Amino acid sequence: MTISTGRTPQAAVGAESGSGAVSALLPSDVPVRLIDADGAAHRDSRYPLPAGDLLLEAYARLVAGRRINDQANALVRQGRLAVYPSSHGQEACQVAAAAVLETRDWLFPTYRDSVAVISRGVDPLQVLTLLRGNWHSGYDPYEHRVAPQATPLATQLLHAVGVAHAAKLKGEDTVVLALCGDGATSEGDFHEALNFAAVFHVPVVFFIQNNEYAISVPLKNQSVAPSLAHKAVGYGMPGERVDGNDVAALLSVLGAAVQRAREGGGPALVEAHTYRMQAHTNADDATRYRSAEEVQDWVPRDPLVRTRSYLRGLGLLDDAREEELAQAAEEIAAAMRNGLNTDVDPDPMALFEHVYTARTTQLREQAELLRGELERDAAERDALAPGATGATGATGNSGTAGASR
Ligand SMILES: Cc1ncc(C[n+]2csc(CCOP(=O)(O)OP(=O)(O)O)c2C)c(N)n1
Repeated sequence: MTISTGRTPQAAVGAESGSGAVSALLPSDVPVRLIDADGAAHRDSRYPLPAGDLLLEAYARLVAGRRINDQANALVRQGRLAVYPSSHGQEACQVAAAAVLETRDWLFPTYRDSVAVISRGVDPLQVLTLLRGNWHSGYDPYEHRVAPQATPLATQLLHAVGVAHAAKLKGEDTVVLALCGDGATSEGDFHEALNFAAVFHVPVVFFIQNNEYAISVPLKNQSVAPSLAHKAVGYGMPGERVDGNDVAALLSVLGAAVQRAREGGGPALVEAHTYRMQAHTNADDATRYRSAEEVQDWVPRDPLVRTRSYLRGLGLLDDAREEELAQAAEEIAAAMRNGLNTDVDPDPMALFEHVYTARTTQLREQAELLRGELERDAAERDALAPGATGATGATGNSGTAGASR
């Protein structure tokens, strides 16, 4: 099928409708592609190839995204970040997810989607705050209309549907784009989100980055559906499959789904076929469950290489422009290093902030326990300090939680 505007899935799958209406919701047999791996244009009568200037802009974000991924990995190795789920190899999905949205729209990302969040305009240092483990989230979700990156799988899909439903009730033309991985499609929350979205016809686009693995679990052990996009028809919404390493195809397919949702067409499900080139996180050894040959097979399909070849073929990219883009990406990486090399001294008591509006009895008890421990520690430290005259009772933290010193 083609995700086009104006379709009403509910009507299409009504009891009296024929198999043609159902097949109209089905994804194409092969993922949509507009640029081949060698950089040649690949014609598709259903989806237009985005203009060169848009692709050049996307390429700049791809270059920055790759550099951000590599820098974040290095910061993990230096102990400056606690963890980083890299999207190396998936940057086209990340960049396109942000690019198809308007300022008034909402993005609901997962832990793997830092580059999408940064592409939407959030400062990389704010994005990495969570992964540094020293504060709940480094950015204000309302400022950029980006929900906090969700670690519990698929929970963000329900939140996304809620926001989209609210926008519809308020008569706003906001669209919500919700990201998830292939593994997350096995969660009950995935089902609930898609079903509610379809029944209430809300303006949400579900975007699955199928990178073949859920940590060590390959897709074949996760689902035997013809594709993850095929699941859409069961809910009565259109599904589409797209080459997840082709930023042009992603922009076109996701753009059509977003436009359709904005015009009242309801939800859609898009599955991008991509590959996680690196380990799940630094806490994972990917060599234990997949071969080097398998990973190597994906190298020629790299999203940056193909976009670069295409743009060079058009004469829109040359060495000088490449150098400028690399330099701009290097500046982002330097800011990440500088920012993360500054030590912070967060207040452990801040753990209890922003959990509930009013603290539960259990949380109050836990907070008191921690306060007692911190006070005892501080007293012991003071007593051991040379020339100590007694305990101060302070926790050792005077500033605002999460503030840099
Ligand atoms: C509800 C829930 N169950 C289990 C986990 C542990 N977990 C973290 S990541 C992950 C794999 C997710 O795979 P996928 O959805 O394909 O996303 P990817 O990491 O590949 O981007 C699992 C099982 C979790 N975070 N949340």
